[in-house]
Amino acid sequence: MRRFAYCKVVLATSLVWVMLDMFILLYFSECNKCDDKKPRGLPGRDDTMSRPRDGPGEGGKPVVIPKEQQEKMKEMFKINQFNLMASEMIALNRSLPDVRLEGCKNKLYPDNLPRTSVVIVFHNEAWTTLLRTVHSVIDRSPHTLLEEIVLVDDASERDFLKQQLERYVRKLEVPVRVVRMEQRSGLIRARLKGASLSTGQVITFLDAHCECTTGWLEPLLARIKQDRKTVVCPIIDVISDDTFEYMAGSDMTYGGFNWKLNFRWYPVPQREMDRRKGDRTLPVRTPTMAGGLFSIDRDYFQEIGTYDAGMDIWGGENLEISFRIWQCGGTLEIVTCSHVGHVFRKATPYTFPGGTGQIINKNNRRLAEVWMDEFKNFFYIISPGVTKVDYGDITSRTALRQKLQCKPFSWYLENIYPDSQIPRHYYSLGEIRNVETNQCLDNMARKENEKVGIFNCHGMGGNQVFSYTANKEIRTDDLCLDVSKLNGPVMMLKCHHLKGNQLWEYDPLVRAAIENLTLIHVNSNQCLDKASEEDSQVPSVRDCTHTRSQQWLLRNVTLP
Ligand code: UD2
Ligand code: MN
Repeated sequence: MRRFAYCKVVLATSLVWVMLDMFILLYFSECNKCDDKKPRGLPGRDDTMSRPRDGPGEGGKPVVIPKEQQEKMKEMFKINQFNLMASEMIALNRSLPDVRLEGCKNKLYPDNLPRTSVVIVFHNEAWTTLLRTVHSVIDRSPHTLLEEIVLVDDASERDFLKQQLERYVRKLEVPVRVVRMEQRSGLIRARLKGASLSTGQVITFLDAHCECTTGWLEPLLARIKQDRKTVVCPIIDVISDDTFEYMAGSDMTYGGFNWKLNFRWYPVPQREMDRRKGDRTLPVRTPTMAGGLFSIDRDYFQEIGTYDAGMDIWGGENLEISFRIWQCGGTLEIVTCSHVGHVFRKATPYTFPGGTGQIINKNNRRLAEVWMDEFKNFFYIISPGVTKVDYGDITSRTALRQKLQCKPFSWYLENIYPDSQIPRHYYSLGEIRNVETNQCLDNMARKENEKVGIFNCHGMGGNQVFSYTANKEIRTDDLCLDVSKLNGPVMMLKCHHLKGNQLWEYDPLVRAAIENLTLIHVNSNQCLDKASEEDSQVPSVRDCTHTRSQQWLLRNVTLP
């Protein structure tokens, strides 16, 4: 309490001198740290007995902030881009619901599982979320399986993450090491450092705002024990960035990516359900991982080339390691009996030195150039300008691919990700140009469930990139042109791979001159027309009239 009062004095005096808003904000957050942040209850024991069961956030319940505090709450939100005030109200060792499938709760695992080091990298993380991650690991892992926890500080600028953190973790009953990056390096190189200093047979990576639930670790380690080339992820549950409510993630989604190389969740396809004979407690083979939470055998991590140390700050490393695992003979799975929560944010709280776009594009170019072969063109065409970004030297990574004799990206698409957003076979990748108006189909940067547009052709790719695929869909990224009623407008819907309203027949051949170049919507037996009756800006299907407004040229766009 005395320290708290001291802080107030310091704050008051500094207010006189300092007018900068951000500074005050930061100061405020540090003063919050002057409060005693010892967990309520005794960490390391089953804590639910020694703490009020109805405290804020207990049982994963949402935290409600009283009206009069909401202004302050909004200010504090900006510091980490999550509700810091809520997080500070919740015990560092709060209880959580057991969200596992019933079939998971009684599974037995071998006694002699490999031990893991848990590596957590952070930059300017909040005290409470970081320590809640640490406590949840300690409280919900058998200590016989926990080698150590390694915290890698990626050059944070907050005082409480210095000695105060070191003092705090010294008192915990599992060895926790704090390692510092000399300069801001990004999560990829920070993880590499943490991994290299750790000693467990398995390395488990976690983000710095996670909460592990009961039984999270055993199924991960058991799977690696069965097959050391299997890299495993838990189901990532959602901790609300607004209320810190704990919400179970689904075992029915797995990892994919779109043409822009954004990681995305998609439904687990039927073939993967069939392979597991409908048993949802068995691990799901996933084409990609989200990136933050996974376990990997230490030697296997080395063998397949750890991470691409040429990647900066954030992004791309998750798809890169996913492609590499599959293409080079490993397996990537989501172990559905393991649940770990993560605070998903809508914005990043920290800086990207050099520019966000620049950095992410560079990382993505590195992975596209090394792993994606000719399919990198989907990324390049939909992201105009990206080919101008310098991606540095990749010779050591292409040499790695050579050395490990990794399979081509087409193999990955065919065998691991047949339902991928990038089609394995396609007729065209480029623009779809109307013969009469010379205008092009254009997604107008609209979203799912909106109408496709038409606009002057610019030949620059981006919003005017469509692919007519071997499955006869017309795709732009992960959306497919879809018509659900006669004379209806052409909508952009999630591709469902079921043909139906997303099946188009194109006749490119010049035979009877009037019949070619039509895009026939098979279900309605109508033709794609530049406009609808009512609206000249809305491409629609209409009865086939064999006029030029229903003729289309599918042209490949060539990259600059
Ligand atoms: C997701 C992943 C994240 C990473 C990222 C792509 C999950 C839940 N999260 O983004 O782990 O794979 O996609 O790169 O799958 N950090 C640093 N230095 C930096 C920037 C970040 O140490 O320069 C830390 C940060 O404090 C955090 C971790 O790296 O602990 C991941 O960053 P994030 O939480 O901002 O990433 P997220 O969850 O949006
Ligand atoms: Mn995160």
